[in-house]
Amino acid sequence: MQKGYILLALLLVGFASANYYEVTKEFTLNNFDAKSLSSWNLVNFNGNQVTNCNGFSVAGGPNVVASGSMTKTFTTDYDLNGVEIFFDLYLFDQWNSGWEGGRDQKNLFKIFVNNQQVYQLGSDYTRQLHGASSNLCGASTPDRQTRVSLSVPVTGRNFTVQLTSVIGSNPAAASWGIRNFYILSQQGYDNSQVVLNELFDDNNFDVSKWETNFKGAITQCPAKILGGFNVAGPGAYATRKLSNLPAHSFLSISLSAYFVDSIDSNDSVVIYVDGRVAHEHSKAYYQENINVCGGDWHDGVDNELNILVPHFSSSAEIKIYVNTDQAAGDESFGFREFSVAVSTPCPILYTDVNQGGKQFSFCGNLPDLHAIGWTSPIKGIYVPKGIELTVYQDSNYNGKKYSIKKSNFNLSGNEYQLINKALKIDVNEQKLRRNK
Ligand SMILES: *[C@@H]1O[C@H](CO)[C@@H](O)[C@H](O)[C@H]1NC(C)=O
Ligand SMILES: *[C@@H]1O[C@H](CO)[C@@H](O)[C@H](O)[C@H]1NC(C)=O
Ligand SMILES: *[C@@H]1O[C@H](CO)[C@@H](O)[C@H](O)[C@H]1NC(C)=O
Ligand SMILES: [Ca+2]
Ligand SMILES: [Ca+2]
Ligand SMILES: [Ca+2]
Repeated sequence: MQKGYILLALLLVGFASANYYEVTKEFTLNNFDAKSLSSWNLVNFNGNQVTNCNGFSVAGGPNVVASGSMTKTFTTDYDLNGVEIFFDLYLFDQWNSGWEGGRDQKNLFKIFVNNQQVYQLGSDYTRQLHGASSNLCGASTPDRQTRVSLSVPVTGRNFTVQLTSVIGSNPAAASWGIRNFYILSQQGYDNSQVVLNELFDDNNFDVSKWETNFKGAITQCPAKILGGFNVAGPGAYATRKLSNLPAHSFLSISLSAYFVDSIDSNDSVVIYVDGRVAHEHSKAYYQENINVCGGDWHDGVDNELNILVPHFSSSAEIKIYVNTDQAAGDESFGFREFSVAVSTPCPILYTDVNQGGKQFSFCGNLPDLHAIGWTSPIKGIYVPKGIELTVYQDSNYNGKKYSIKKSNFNLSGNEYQLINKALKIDVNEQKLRRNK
């Protein structure tokens, strides 16, 4: 079905959907050097600050950082209500994470946003995921690549992100590093489409579409959860397949996670999408826990996980994997309130040629970009297949209209003038040429 989108020189309410504005995109090249870290405040980063790990660069890494941190304040020119942070996290070598619950806070990777802890993860290099991984670089012991995807509420026009770790002082023995670091923020109202919404209602808790190796067993905590006490222990998994998804560019997956009983900081749950790690999560000991189910241990209940995954295929396989090491009567995992939404593909505006510079994605009618603080000229535009943009020369749907059906990553001439004019960005061709 064809959808029409209109670029207008007016401020309209219909500023819709999946408007993921890219706040930052860093460490995405195969090879980068310490210059890429110059805008970060680094503590206890040694030597070159960047490691070449068998052909690809990571910020941090073996011999660079053990206990240490990288901190940066991001500023936007519009008001935020939340950000999506996602990146690849590498745990190199001897990640001996210990017991949690106030006893042993050693060997954890943590994320703080505006000085509030929002995440932590440990690992153990002798078992399950870490132990079974291959050696990527550093010492000859296994290294583990995982991924973090967080949705964090923030307000105002700036926020500070700190990635930090406490794993001792020897980065030759254990270290961490990151790649492909993105922060997106969503602007305007969200008209993404919910394609799946299940395990919400205890009277109709249908798990028949889930393939599990624990026979789809349901427990109470005290609400119903798929998995849980005496059911979902080490290596338990639950897989949900989706097909015939509408065209989309992101999947938003959310679920309510239940970490039952004495799960340690070296235990986690891993969410895979199409066989790749989309997010890994540990029991949040930095938040209050209470005993509500299973054994006498405190439980981390109703942890709402919201994950954003770039995704284009019309089918998806989502797998929830329990990475624990003690019996399910001692530590277990379950979940409920599972939902998946897709964001439809939207046109993307770029501030530089060849899909470079800042980018801004929108669906529906686009308002005056000045109103949201955008002043950079648009030099490229991506138009998804089957979508047609209509540009009006004057405001109020007046004047000549032009239709744009194809992407153009080097706007010039009439099209360049029109698009920028429609968005109230004052440009002329001479200016563009001079800026080159
Ligand atoms: C994980 O941490 C717990 C608590 O400290 C510890 O008893 C256990 O040995 C660790 N896992 C492994 C496989 O070493
Ligand atoms: C961040 O925003 C606050 C107001 O919300 C302002 O007072 C502060 O100066 C800003 N800091 C930076 C680094 O932009
Ligand atoms: C963009 O197009 C102009 C001609 O309109 C050309 O001079 C310029 O080299 C092109 N730039 C790139 C990066 O392709
Ligand atoms: Ca290694
Ligand atoms: Ca319990
Ligand atoms: Ca354990």
